[in-house]
Amino acid sequence: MEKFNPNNIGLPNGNFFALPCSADESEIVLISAPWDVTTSYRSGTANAPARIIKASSQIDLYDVDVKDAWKIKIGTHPYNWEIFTQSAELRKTAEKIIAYLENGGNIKDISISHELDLINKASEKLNNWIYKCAEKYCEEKKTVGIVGGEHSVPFGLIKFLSEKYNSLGILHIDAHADLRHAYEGFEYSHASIMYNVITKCKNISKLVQVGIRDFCNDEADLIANSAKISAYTDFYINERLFGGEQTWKSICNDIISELPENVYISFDIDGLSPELCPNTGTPVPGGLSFQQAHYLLQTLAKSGRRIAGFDVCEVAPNPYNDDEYDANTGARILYKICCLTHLSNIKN
Ligand SMILES: [Mn+2]
Repeated sequence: MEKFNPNNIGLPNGNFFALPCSADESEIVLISAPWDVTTSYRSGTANAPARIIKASSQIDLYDVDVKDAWKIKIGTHPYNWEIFTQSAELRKTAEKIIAYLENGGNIKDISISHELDLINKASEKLNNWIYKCAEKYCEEKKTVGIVGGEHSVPFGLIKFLSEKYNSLGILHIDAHADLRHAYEGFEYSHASIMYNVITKCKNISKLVQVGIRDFCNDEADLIANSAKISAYTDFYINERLFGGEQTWKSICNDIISELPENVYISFDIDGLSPELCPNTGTPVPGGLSFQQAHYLLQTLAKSGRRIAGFDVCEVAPNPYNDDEYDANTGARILYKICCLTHLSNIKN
């Protein structure tokens, strides 16, 4: 770190933000989860962690909220290529199942039960691996962030943190509610992450969803009937803004005021406007601007709450060329969350 000059061009070294910091000496450790098995529309997020690492070497490390942000010890957990390889194999199996269902097959049909079981067991194994990593790093007083991959990957980290804290809130930024039960038969589907969090994790006191604008009736009913869930849908946010009397500041204050002291950030990149993430798997028009997301995260950190952990998921680099735009947006959101996590750590 002594020899590191933040004003020089970042030299790719396999670490996020090209920082010269190992996972062991870090304050915040980023774990890549190159996993893209249950994606229902367009795949490609398994390539995201490597592409975000690449794109992140290009971003300037000055931060408006944290003095000398480049000094924050952000470490990179060694890349687990086994996950990437297994994801690629299982993706083929998942595609067969999805095609079968799209042709009128039933989830309960015996002909796909073996394949479904394979995927559900592999997802559980991934969750356990992430849980164990989280446990190790949290014992060392580090904060863990997961870089997906599809949105199913942070389950192990959220589960661990929900056992560590008596009360954990989730700030969930997404175009989707992710409250489906075992979507397409996949128990740990990207579309089920918040359903699993709400039903399987211990001390989740609040789930606050922001930017959601694409969800089914069952999900709307669950939101309406659960005191634990608050949804700031894209429609509701804009209804308040378009009236002209309300500011984004007042809406952010309302959002954050619902959360307890310890907050987990789950950031699906498709919560942002799709112009910022054109290749993401399930893009939906509308959504937050980059600056709105930035301001919301700032409001959280400045409220005095602790950012207990986080994930950035569903970034999908362009599969046809080296265009780094999606990964660039992902890297910038990731860096912002890391800086604000540091800010919340030094305040607490
Ligand atoms: Mn989503």
